[in-house]
Amino acid sequence: MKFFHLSDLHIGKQLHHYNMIAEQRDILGKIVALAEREKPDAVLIAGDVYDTPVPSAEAVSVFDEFLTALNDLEPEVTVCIIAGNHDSAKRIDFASDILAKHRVMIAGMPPLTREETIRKVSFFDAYGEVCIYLLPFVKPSYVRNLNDSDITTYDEAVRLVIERENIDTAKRNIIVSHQFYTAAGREPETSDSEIRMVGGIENVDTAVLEPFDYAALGHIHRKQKIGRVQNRYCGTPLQYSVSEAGDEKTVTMVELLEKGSEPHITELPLTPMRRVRKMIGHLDGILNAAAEDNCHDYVSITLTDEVEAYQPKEKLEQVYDHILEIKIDNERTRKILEFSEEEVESLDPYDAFVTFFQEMNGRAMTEDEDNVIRTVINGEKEVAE
Ligand SMILES: [Mn+2]
Repeated sequence: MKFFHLSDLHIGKQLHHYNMIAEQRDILGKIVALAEREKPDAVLIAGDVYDTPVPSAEAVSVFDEFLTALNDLEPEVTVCIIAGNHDSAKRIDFASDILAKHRVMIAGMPPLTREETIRKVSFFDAYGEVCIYLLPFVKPSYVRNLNDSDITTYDEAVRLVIERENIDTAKRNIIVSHQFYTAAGREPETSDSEIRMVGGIENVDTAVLEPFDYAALGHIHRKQKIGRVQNRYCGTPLQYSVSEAGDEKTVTMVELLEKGSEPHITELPLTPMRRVRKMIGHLDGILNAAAEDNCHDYVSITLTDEVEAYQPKEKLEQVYDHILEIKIDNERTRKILEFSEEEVESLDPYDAFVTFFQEMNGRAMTEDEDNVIRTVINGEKEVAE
């Protein structure tokens, strides 16, 4: 079987203050055109369909158009969708029984009770059955009622949900999942457009993906494999942060042949309406570099002139119509930066808290409060020592 693997559409997302809905409608149209050409059996969408749990009417209608266009294709395409951490499970699930009749399979929530299992979709080709497991974003709190043990980590939660499926590894199996996967501690390469949790608590080890012949992953916005080639993040269809300037975005196309053979992975390039670009240099040079193929792009500009120009923003806006930010990097700004770093380092935790408390509450601490914070800080010091 042949399928497209997509994720992290983030429909409705804004880049700095720019609304990207036109770019999103355009890129989804290009994905439909690729589907028309390549004729995949299925399109898998590994979470973060929308950028927010309550998407705008405009965002919903862009996704609706995309599903309708895929549904109109000949031969028939099955669309499999899971909820990501940005989606509302309930909203994504809306009308899912009716949509299933039109070969749009949606999983908003992982199994919540002992009776429930992961939603599964079957395909048949010349080599037999392919089972696609649709596992939406899992949090430890979601799976609390699945057994008696106390699940506290993301790794345990995902492991529990997968292990209770009794997956038949004689068949070919695919999982669609939206988590922060790490391969024996090695993290995927991230960008600035993902929301990360502090302290690595969301990590799930790729060992749980072993029963699957392909893992169609979402959550990380840069395309890459994690661990073995069968575990793949396909990345976003558009650049969603300045840190993704220069990243090429693609549709991952996968062909699965007989059991045991490696999946055949092809990256189909996507050309956006506007690219994200970083431009660094003197104001004159950046103004002169404006050309038909970059003046409508999203640009992050860093000016390095030592003698700062008068009203650079106004001048730049005359030639670039989608400026994300203008930064200045010269002797003066580097000095300010160094100075503020020294300031931060020189405050000890107690003084830092006193300043913070005063700023937040508009008053000094009482003696009792002061004692509490001293105890906490001293306790921490003992632990550290
Ligand atoms: Mn995402």
